[in-house]
Amino acid sequence: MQSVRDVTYQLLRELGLTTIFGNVGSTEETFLKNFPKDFRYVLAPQEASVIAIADAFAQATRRPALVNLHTTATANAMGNLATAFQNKTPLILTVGQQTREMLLMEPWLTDVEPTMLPRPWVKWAYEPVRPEDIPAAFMRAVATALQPPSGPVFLSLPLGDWEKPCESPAVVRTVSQRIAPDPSRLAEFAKILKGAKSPVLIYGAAIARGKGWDQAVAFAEALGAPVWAAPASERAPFPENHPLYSGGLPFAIQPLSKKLEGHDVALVIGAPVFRYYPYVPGPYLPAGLRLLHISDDPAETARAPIGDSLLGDAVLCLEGLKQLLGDCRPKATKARETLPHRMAPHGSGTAKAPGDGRLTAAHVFRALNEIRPANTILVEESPSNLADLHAAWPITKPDTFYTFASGILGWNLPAAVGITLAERDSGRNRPVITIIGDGSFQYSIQSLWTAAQLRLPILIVVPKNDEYCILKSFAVLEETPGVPGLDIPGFDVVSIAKGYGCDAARLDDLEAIKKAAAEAWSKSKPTVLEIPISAQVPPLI
Ligand SMILES: Cc1ncc(C[n+]2csc(CCOP(=O)(O)OP(=O)(O)O)c2C)c(N)n1
Ligand SMILES: [Mg+2]
Repeated sequence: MQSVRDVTYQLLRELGLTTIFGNVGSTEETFLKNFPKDFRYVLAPQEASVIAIADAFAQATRRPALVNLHTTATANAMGNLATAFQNKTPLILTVGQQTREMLLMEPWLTDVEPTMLPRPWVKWAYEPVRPEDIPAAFMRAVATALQPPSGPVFLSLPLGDWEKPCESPAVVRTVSQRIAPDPSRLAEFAKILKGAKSPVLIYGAAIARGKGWDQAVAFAEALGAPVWAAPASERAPFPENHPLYSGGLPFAIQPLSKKLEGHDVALVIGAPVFRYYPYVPGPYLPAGLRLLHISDDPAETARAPIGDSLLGDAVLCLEGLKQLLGDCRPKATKARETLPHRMAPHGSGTAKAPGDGRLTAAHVFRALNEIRPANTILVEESPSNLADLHAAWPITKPDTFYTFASGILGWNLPAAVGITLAERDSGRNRPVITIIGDGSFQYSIQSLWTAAQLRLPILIVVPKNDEYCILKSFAVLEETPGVPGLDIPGFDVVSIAKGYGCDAARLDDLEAIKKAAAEAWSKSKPTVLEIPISAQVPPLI
């Protein structure tokens, strides 16, 4: 007779889920016992790192990823679980539970409310009522995670269940991952766009997730409309060197509305309406602008404060709209001549800031951009320098920019690990760089160990301003002087990185930075560069 463990591993094998990202505890050892040779276990020594490594691995492989955490210690990963949910990443999060024999007494490590713990950041949370239901629960979990909008799911698995008999083999099922739009509604949208005098397109991360760069370009060119990236887009939806590209929209109500002035129809595809951060009141849209919205997430279409929505897959809709446009002549857009171009002039001015004599972040980013191969993958969590980074580093190839959809720090360092592992597994081996603030660097620091153990050649650049700079910018905007806890002196980034097994150096000279960066990608370990930068406080918007 087969055991629940035998049947479950066979199912995972058939589903191609043979990598388990985890941090093990006593309640998981019965599941991991006699770990099969054809499976791989990727250990990260803290739960937050595990989730984000798996999230990015899933995104980079365009497959679900399997995670195994330790009962209620899942709480350590809540920030990155919330990010995975907002990233719409299909994650199968499993955790061990105390044995059923003792659960009633709540011994150590009991997950008292297992299906409540991960909420609201999972699509489904479940603890099977019978051990033999575990394989089918896995199958349901995978189906739920993959169907739109994709996202994390959670299974709590009592530790005594794995040796129990399981009579029947697991049933393997498949589900679809794209929702086609209502044809008549799509035709309506196409008609409105055709009739527009000056349409504008706002593209979101779902286009990148759906491998839709070519369709996004073809549609924008057919319509002849300028393209903005949705505010704080976690993936780049459009080539940033394309003549129709206008930049990233600001993440506040009034400034965003201002950028759309002069247009009569705006179409948002594959993003929320809109992802805001600071509250800068004003009209959602400029006068005379009609907003159309396409997303495959009913929660996203429901919560939009304005505009008319259509449920559907971003890329299917782009293809459908392009067809419906037929031979409509491209609008004579003024985008090419008049819209501000995001790319800053190259290398001009002094590299050192006037006050503290340190390099400016902008000069560091431009220097790095000079030496990087065109297909380099950039993973970003550098809050106060984001505008400088986007200006210095145009994304011109698909799947070469990743960040979080949530603003919850601690995702990007482990994410760079997951992406680099996926690059190596797939044989694509594109270089990976993460640029991460000295504050952000601290949240999932343990992922450095995983990167070093896996011998991943990640370049990790830490612009060190010794502060939570963006919060100082926020304090200016919100008029909240005197907030404590915004300075973070005394982190020795180099020693920390070396302690986890990485190469590391503190550099304050652009030529030395370029040389060290260029060498990093041919090593068999991660390289961390600590770069003291000027502590300027830029405006938040
Ligand atoms: C997990 C988490 N904790 C706290 C915050 C609040 N927060 C937002 S930005 C920030 C500081 C970021 O500092 P750093 O990475 O050094 O970037 P800088 O602003 O200096 O460029 C903090 C603490 C957050 N977003 N996420
Ligand atoms: Mg900082």
